[in-house]
Amino acid sequence: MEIIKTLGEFIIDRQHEYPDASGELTSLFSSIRLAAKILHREINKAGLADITGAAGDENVQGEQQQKLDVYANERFKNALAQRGVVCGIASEEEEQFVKFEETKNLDGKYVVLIDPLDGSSNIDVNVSVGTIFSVYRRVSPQGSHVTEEDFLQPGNKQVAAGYVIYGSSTMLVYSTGNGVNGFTYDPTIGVFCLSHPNLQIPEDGTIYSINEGNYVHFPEGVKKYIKYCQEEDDATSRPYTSRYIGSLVSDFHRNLIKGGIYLYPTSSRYPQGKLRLLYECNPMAFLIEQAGGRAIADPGQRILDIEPKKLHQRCPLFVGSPKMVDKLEKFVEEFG
Ligand code: AHM
Ligand code: MG
Repeated sequence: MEIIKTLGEFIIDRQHEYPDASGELTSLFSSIRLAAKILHREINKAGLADITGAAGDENVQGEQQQKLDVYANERFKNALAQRGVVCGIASEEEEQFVKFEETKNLDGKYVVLIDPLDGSSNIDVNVSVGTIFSVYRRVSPQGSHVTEEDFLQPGNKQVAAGYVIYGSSTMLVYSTGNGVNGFTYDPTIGVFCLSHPNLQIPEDGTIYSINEGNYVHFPEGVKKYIKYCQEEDDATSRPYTSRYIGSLVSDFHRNLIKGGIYLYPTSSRYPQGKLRLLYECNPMAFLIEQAGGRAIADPGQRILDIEPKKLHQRCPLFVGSPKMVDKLEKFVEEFG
């Protein structure tokens, strides 16, 4: 009979890799796992229940919030507050960071940054969405209130990062800095099972993912790279395949498994890029590097080395197979 390894067992097995592990990160993961299961349930019945569509509020970026965004935000916030290992969170859906003020939380070692439901405009049309999370050790003393500095750390300080993809099946993919592992949810028994051990992105790929509708607004180097992807050349398997779902987690997940590059450059519409450094770019950059890939904002500018200035800072993102990112980087270097 096939042996199934559950996420819980996997975490316990790996604890010896962290000499100072005291079970707190394990507890933090239990919170994320629980909230992910609840979200899985809600998203699967989203077409039935009256929870799709806009909730009426706008998020801090001025975009319409969907009802499930609000729900996901509350779920993850409550789950993370419950166990007392997290002293606060920052969420893409909230303007300010959230302090957890109970005594048990003040002693918590970690902060979590989260995009509770990324790509939520896709829910109404039954396309995959995701949750993205990022974990840091606080810099303020334990026992005190969490501060903004706890959240404004560069991505290279991440202790863990991951995402949940609510797709044709629900998966949790994460890294604690020792490779990337993927777990598929079996709803019949209610557990995440190890299905994608030690994920490595192919060194090169033939998929490019970008919202080409914005082509005229892109920098010259990106335009030239897109043309390069579309040219015919048997030796390099071009033209490449264009795949863009418009849901970062889904586009990233596909490219991680098959090899490819995801691009969200600056444009006249989004002069700083659209994606958020802390909630989207940093966790994805951490994962891709752990899987052997690259993530840059500009030529020579590693995403993980950017010093954040603001919670909701935006950032261009080029992420994927290392050889594809190298190539894109050359185009942007040459043509701007
Ligand atoms: P969101 O956090 O408001 O859902 O926006 C982020 C999403 C990403 O999932 C996706 O890659 C991108 O926005 C798509 O943007 P666009 O529609 O401009 O291509
Ligand atoms: Mg998002």
